[in-house]
Amino acid sequence: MERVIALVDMDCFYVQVEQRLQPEYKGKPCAVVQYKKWKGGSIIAVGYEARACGVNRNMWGDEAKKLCPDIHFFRVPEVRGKADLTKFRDAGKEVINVLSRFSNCVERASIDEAYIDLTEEVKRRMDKRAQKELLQNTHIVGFDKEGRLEGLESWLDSVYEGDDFNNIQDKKLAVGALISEEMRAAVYEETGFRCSAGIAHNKMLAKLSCGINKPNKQTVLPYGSVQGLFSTLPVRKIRNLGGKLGESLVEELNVEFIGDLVKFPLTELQNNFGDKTGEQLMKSQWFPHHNEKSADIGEYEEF
Ligand code: TTP
Repeated sequence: MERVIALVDMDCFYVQVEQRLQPEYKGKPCAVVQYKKWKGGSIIAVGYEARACGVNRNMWGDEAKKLCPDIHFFRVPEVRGKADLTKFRDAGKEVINVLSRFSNCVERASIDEAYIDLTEEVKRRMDKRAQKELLQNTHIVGFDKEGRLEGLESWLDSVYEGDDFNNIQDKKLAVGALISEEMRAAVYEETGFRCSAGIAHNKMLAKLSCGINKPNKQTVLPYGSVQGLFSTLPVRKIRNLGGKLGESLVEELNVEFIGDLVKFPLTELQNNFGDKTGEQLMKSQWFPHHNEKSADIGEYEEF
């Protein structure tokens, strides 16, 4: 059975944690800096109001201040000269606790992200049609051109029109999207934090879709939209391909978009990159019908 995986990623997480502690800064341009006297400190998280002024994570505090004079900086606390991330880790745990009520298969992927295997919960709810009114923050990849709502409506209509393999897989994603809306609402209600989510049939696709619409939104990636997305997705956007391996794919194989990889047989990938990497590249993890096992997602992990 095809799984339904959601990746939940908190929006500008450290900023939200600080704003919850000091609510007078909510809605105002903020960033979190690791404070050094040098150039106003290095920015490690930027709130969306500050992003609207052009501030980003690669800037020094002083540069950000020039672009956004009203910006407020929170400083990461230090203990014996080292950053103390306790409050961020604890806040992340609060979120995991909420998410864990929706599935017994939750994998914490970083301080502010988790994969949730929704397959079982989806199975239980498949008899009810997912209503667009309950999918208020949901975007569907490949269906957004006329606007979010129009895309969602036309996707839902086509999904519930038939019962072939793709219809059934898409229905699972629709129900997964419904559960994700509920999860994100519960996270907000119980922690005060906003998050975004990606909903797809495997972890890689869920992660990819999560980044497409942010903040406080969720994105579904149906099988039928994967090819279109991959044909325009630069290789460096894929996890593990941001660095040297991605560069050599571009240089040696002239692969610009991840969809171009499909043209290469395993032997050619292995000749270029060695047996192991070639196989990893091939291992269908770029493609929906991949071989990730349910156990891959693991149980709830603490770190
Ligand atoms: P991210 O999830 O990468 O980013 P974000 O939550 O700040 O913003 P977005 O809405 O775009 O997801 O990182 C999560 C937190 O981890 C971030 O708030 C601060 C911290 N972090 C660092 O300390 N150093 C880094 O280089 C990065 C990328 C993040």
